[in-house]
Amino acid sequence: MYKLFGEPGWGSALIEAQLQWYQLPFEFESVGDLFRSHGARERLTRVNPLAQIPTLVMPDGQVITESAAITLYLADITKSDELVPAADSPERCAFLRWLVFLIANIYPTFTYKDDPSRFVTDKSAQEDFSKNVGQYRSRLWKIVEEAVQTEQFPTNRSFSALDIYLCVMTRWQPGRDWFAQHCPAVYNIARRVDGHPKLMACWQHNFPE
Ligand SMILES: N[C@@H](CCC(=O)N[C@@H](CS)C(=O)NCC(=O)O)C(=O)O
Repeated sequence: MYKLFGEPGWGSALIEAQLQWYQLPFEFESVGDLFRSHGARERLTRVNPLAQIPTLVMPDGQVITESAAITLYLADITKSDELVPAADSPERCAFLRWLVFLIANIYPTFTYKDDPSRFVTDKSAQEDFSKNVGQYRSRLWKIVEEAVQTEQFPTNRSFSALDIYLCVMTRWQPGRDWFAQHCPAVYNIARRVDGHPKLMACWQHNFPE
């Protein structure tokens, strides 16, 4: 049995969707709001020193963090290429490029913007920092949009874990309305994945209407 430390709607949804997809048995442990509850952060630190979710404990007790590492590892152990294109697949190269783009460029904008006081002490500087990180994030999403429109992003051709990332991350700031207006191709993928029959239970848990 896997144990997924998470919080509905947060980054654990990326992994919950994949565990459900592969039908791997797991227990979900809600950690609480890491930004509001000191206790939540302290409890998670015992398993993941960075106190981030997703944090996954494997059936043999090993801990794995970092959603991209988990994504690749789950594909390895299930020996499935349904969510991660196989090493010799023509889509592998673009898959890896954009998976790492999402987690190495876009995901950290949340780390910085969700609580800027961790990085900038002065209150008014925090506001400026937060605004600039938000603008930078918009620029990053527009790069993804361009890649989807020009078919460099592999998701137009076949379903993969990238579709799950787009579906979940477009729920976060600046939110779906912004995507509908500024990144319509990304938005359309997210809407399509919202209705994927294999993922309905996960979306209901994480994003109840
Ligand atoms: N690189 C990590 C990022 C995970 C992450 O930033 N998760 C957020 C929740 S969506 C978090 O735990 N934030 C708490 C914090 O920033 O302290 C991954 O891809 O799993």
